Amino acid sequence: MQLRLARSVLDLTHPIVMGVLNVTPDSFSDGGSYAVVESAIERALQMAEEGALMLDIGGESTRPGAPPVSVELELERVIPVIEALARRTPVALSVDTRKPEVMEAAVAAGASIINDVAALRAPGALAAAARSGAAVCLMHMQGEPGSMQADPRYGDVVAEVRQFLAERVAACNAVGISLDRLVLDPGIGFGKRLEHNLALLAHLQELKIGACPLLVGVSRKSMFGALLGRGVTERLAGGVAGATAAVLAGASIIRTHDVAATIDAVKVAVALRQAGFESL
Ligand code: 7PJ
Repeated sequence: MQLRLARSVLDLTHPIVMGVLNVTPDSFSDGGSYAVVESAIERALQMAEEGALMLDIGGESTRPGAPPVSVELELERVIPVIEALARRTPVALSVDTRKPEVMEAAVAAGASIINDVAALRAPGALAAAARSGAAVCLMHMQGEPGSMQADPRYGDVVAEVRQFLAERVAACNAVGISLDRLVLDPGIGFGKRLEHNLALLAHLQELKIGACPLLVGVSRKSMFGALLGRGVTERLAGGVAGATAAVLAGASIIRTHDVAATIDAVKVAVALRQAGFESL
């Protein structure tokens, strides 16, 4: 399996790990400052060293209750980091954004994948992504980040997520974004209860559309709070188990904060698949 990127082709014969790089403020400083850019670059290079073949750079938190971020601030946070990483590492750079202006500037700065939790539904996003030539990750989300976890409901979660992704694939194809540029993602934790997240992982294969690779992100998510009663800093083992299951279920890209441990999990899952492990 392959994914066409802005300037190259990414081989996905074997599943790969995408490291999460949040360029969002900490208690001391905001993105855009020299110290924040420097520490983000250092963290990114460390994840590349650990074996991440893709880095997902985001300047807007989509956690419930996170404040909205202006286009200017998001650009200030992510563009210097993308420019520096494009010079310093060969790994594929993804920009995690819902804003068309950020998509275009990020691809111009060296990003080759657009990761949009809104699946290009913002006005102008489809056209911006099409023009950029970048690959696109289309993720399912029910509702909006601020309120999505309040009372998520589905009749048949797998069928509804598949239907949504199929509609977004069609919208992409209509503006000239071909199937070989698309990645599909069930959006674990985005307007979903534990039972919905588990059903999507168990039935991941049913989300396959054409040959589009599947991306799954479970690391540190609240499903492990619900399932294991663990706080966000205690979810590494749960996330590694989830990543293993996702690869066995057919995921090609695992998005994670914990690159080194997740690479080991992916290797175990790949070896099991090669030994004939049968998914459900
Ligand atoms: C995801 C994401 C995910 C994609 C976040 C977190 C929340 N993008 N952005 N898939 N999650 N494509 O990392 O906990 O699951 S932000």
